[in-house]
Amino acid sequence: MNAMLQPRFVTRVHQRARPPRRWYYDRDAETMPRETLGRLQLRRLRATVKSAWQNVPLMRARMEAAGVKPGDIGALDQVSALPFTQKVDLRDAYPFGLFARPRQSLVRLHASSGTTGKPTVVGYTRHDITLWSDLMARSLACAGARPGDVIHNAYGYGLFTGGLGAHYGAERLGATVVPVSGGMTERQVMLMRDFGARVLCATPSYALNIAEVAEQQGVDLRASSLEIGVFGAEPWSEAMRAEIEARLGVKAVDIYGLSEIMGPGVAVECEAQDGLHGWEDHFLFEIIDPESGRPRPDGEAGELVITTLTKQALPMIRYRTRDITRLTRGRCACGRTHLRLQRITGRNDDMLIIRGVNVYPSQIEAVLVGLPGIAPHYQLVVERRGNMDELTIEVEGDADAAPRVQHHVKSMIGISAAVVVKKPGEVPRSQGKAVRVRDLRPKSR
Ligand code: DLL
Repeated sequence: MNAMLQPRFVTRVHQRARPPRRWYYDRDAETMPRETLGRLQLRRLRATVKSAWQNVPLMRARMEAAGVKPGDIGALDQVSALPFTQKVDLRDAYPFGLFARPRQSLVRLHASSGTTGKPTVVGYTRHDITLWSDLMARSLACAGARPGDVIHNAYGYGLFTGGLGAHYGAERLGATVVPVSGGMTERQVMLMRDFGARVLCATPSYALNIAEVAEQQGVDLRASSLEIGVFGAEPWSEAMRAEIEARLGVKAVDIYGLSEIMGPGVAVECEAQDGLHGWEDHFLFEIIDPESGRPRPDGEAGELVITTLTKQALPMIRYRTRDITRLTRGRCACGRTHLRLQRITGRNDDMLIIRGVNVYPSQIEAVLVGLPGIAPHYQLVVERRGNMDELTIEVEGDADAAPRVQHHVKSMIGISAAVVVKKPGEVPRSQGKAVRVRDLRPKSR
């Protein structure tokens, strides 16, 4: 090993003078009084609605059909008069139909893989990229990252927004970013140790994959310089957080985002790990009843709807995320004034209904991760036998684990499931977003 990369050097890096514990990337914005924030949101909302009206024919037609004009929005709660935007609108407008700026003024395109047909395409002007980098730097700092840190970025690079989003944010923060992307996990373990990574950015399932490979290699990452994990892009549970924290020796922080709105950095937890601060100076958050579309008050669970307030290329008005969460606006110990989203419990479109019981994969995960003798790698297989949906949980663990898993899933979630215990390594490992569900039911349902 290169002498410069010996552990002694790594220790010295981490003993350097650090900014004080309470440190904000953008103190004025993050601690802005709520009243000022509200006024800023209204001004920006009006500008966004105007831009969508002037530049996106579909949005204008929808507003006209709903009988609203940009000038009608005189207060924030009047946002509920505006029509929703949905993922299917982006698909129908494929590739560039919802852009408010000419393609020539875009400096970047990303796309999220559609489960069927064409992907969802999103675009950014230079200003949008700067904004995203700033919000991602703010988010990383909120999670505990600091200028000068080595940030090991294992989010996938490419059309997925995770890799480049975290990358630009880390650079903007003044950190040293290692653009490793997903895969070649043994090498990742070596690089994290040798480069003295303090922060790991990855999906939570890939973080566990890294922990497992490190353990197999006899490497104790808990004894390394690693202190913080910034994990998101897929639902995960408190039980999963405890597992990752114990095995990697990190503080595991939840980060949320979606391509249609920007990418990662829409919301993130702070050191309090008590909900994710949604950056309200750039986004307007609402919760609605997914059935009726009507707004729900703070504290009630429902579908998250987001309106962008500053994006140029792809302004989104009342975008239905399908993600289920709750909003709270109480004071946070960290001093930030921005509202908090509770952990996303799942999506209202990947919710499984098994013989009448609504089940989120994250609920099953929470049961599995808490059981001794069970590895936190699993897949859920849903099949249709006769008229009945059958759920099979494939999991790795002790040979006699099946009845215990069955019993706990039944008693905690209320569904009967078959359990197949696989040998270590047989459940496919994630290198990005984990595929948790194999839905083998006929598509015509
Ligand atoms: O997953 C952006 C991202 C990258 C977020 C890296 C965080 C870290 P998409 O590929 O468009 O964008 O997928 C967005 O992923 O609507 C949620 O259903 C899910 N998701 C993202 N973050 C979380 C999270 C990125 N922290 C979709 N918890 C979203 C639960 C999450 N689900």
